[in-house]
Amino acid sequence: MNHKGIALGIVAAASVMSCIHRPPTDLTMENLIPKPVLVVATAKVFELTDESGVFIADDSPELQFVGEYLAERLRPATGFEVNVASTKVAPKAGSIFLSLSDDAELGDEGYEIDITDNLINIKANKPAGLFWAVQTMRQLLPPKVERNTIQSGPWEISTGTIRDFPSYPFRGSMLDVARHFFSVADVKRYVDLISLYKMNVLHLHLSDDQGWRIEIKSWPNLTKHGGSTQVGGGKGGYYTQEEYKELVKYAQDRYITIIPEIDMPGHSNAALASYPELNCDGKATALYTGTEVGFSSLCTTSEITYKFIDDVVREMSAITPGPYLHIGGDESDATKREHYIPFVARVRDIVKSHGKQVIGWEETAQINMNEKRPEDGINVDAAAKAAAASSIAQFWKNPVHAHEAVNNGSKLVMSPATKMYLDMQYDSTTKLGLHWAAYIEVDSAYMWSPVTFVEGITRENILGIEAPLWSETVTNMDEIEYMIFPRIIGLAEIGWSPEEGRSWDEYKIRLGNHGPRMEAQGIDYYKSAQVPWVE
Ligand code: TNX
Repeated sequence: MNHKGIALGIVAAASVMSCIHRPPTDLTMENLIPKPVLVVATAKVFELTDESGVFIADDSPELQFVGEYLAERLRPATGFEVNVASTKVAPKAGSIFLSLSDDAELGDEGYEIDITDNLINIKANKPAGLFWAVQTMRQLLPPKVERNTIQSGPWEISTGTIRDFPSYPFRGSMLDVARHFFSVADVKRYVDLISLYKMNVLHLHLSDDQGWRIEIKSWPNLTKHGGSTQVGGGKGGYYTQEEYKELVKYAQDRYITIIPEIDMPGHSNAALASYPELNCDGKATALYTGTEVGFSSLCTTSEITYKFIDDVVREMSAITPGPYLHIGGDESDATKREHYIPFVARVRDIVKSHGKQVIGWEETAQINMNEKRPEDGINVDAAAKAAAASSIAQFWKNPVHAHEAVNNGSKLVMSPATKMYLDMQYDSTTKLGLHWAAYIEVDSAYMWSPVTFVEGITRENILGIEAPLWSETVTNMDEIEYMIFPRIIGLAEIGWSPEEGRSWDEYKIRLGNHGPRMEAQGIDYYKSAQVPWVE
């Protein structure tokens, strides 16, 4: 072999070597989702080793939880001990250091990660910011870090700085546990899955025609009878208040607020079947296991109905530390409009009297009716307008309702069915799901803006976004994962990241790099042909 041949041989060997192990050196090339506000690279490498520890700046339970959460994510795949300890001084080289700072731009949920070749420094104003930083940290390590068994290293991270904070304070998903019931373990996994992408709200749709899923001690037949079945006639189920509290705590530890929804006056057959007195004719309905909507209504003209609602709202408020209670209010086609409007006004007052802020589906924004409230002669328009102003309306379909909400002075949560409904089929071949709103391929779920979606609605009117998963066709965790992933990843980015410069062509590359990450976590995702999945 001549010199040239030897030289080529060395180059070839080096490039084979580099395939086996090429350290990451450009932090800006990481495929982070949601995309951070700012990433600056300094072209060196930090290595996590069996000497590395997690240090927290104080002993508060919140910092301990976040520190331990981070360590727990690192231990199984690295096999390292990853001790968590508090320190008042600069921690030893090779460590990750979590501390609270005072940095106005970062707000309540933002964070900064500074990575040098011997230390990772994570700062935030609040523990929530540190928690979201930890979710970013996971994405800076190879996907195999997500596996439950020991993987080979090295565990390297490119150096530089990430500064990041959310666009919207409300970034959520809804899980319908009424049409099909899902276990406490399933809901915990759902919490873990949405927290990966920095969502901070889980809306639980707890009651509907097909099932009542939360124990109400003063009305026990709601769950005993009303929770006994589901779509298709399966056995249904419900959460005891203790189980619900456990879910709330689990979510809270992950900086996720649970919003419970009791849907009324429509979508209420499970309650109507459980208590005859909630029906205007005094007769209990039969349990329902089909998928029609719009046929049921609580008896809005009877006092017992408001006693019932007061009891339910009192019990729910007592076990819900979050600020919101969702009253449903959608598709009440079996309730006359002149009954619906005063009903919603009265329910708002009940919810407020128990210290909670009302969220309702967009229909609840309709308050314009020249009618006196029967019991006190107050003009519904004036009283209802005041109550509506402090309520939140969840847009899903009708721009007229979105404008009504804004005119009332309400903020909007955006859940446009044609973009965000995770029960919509990807295309006509998708085995699960519906398509009444649209087929929503992965690009379509990503290519839209909450700010321009409804003409005349502006950024200031919008509190945030929420991606609902209705469960008429979805029966287990694998199916949940298939419908929500990967669309929910792009929706989470719409909620968190700055909109400027957003492009599907750029995003789909990043998303493709999350395939191995989802696989490592056992997520059953839809492998859309639109995405260049990395093997
Ligand atoms: C409409 S969206 C509903 C739900 C259904 C869903 C199915 C909304 C507020 N109501 O009752 O489950 O469509 O996609």
